[in-house]
Amino acid sequence: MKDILISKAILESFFNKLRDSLELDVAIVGAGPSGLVASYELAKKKVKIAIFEERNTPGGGIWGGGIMFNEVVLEKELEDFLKELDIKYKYVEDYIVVDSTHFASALIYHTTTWGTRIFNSISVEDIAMQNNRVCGVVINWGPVKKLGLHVDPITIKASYVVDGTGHPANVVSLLVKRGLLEKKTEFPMNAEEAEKFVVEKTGEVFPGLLVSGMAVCEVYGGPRMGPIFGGMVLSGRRIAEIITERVNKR
Ligand code: 48F
Repeated sequence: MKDILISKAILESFFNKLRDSLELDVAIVGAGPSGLVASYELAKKKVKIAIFEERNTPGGGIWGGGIMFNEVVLEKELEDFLKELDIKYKYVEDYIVVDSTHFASALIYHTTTWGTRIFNSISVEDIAMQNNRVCGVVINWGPVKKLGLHVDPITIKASYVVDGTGHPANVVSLLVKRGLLEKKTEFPMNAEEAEKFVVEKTGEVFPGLLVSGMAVCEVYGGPRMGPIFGGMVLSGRRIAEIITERVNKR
């Protein structure tokens, strides 16, 4: 029966992918723009990396553009990045504008082409820790979390974990609720300051745990910024720089 061969193809392929991802160099939580860019830059350097995204649609806040007008805005300094990824863009006065569906799908396409595995519909519900260092993520199906089912998770080992979960900083919050870390909260909107703030503060918040994108503002009390995405791209790149430096040192 052909249907059984189809089922077998899916099962074998998925379980091989998951089994091969049990030990990673980098686990990124959240497939928003900062996580996707970080993964793209790291995958190009042959770092073993996977993204865990609790929704079945990677892309995070990109798809919605601004108020569901599906366009995102970037600073002109990002033009070379867009060219590298063959992303189509136009200028409106001094800003670059990109169709958000095109932008999200291009980031997903390029990072997976370089070898990033994106596990969608998988939620990170906890972190693994050894010797006071974050050393992995604890995963479960996204719908298990949504439905509040009592199902035990499994663990993925990673040399570095990145909290790319956006405004709520969900991974950092797991340490905060245990009293292992303190965080502030995101400040009101100020796009100009927020972009600089995010890039400057992107980095390690706890041994083994780095923070990227809007989660940075939640952790350090930076302003929010709305549908401008240059800071997200630069934050993702910064994560890749920091991790590459460390991996090279080792
Ligand atoms: O929020 P999000 O797009 O992250 P980001 O990279 O980008 C922020 C911008 O989209 C925008 C902005 C800046 O211009 O203000 O908001 O900081 O994507 C975060 C992703 O993380 C997923 C969530 O579904 C989303 O796709 N996520 C959140 N918690 C978890 C998670 C979790 N516990 N496990 C897995 N995925």
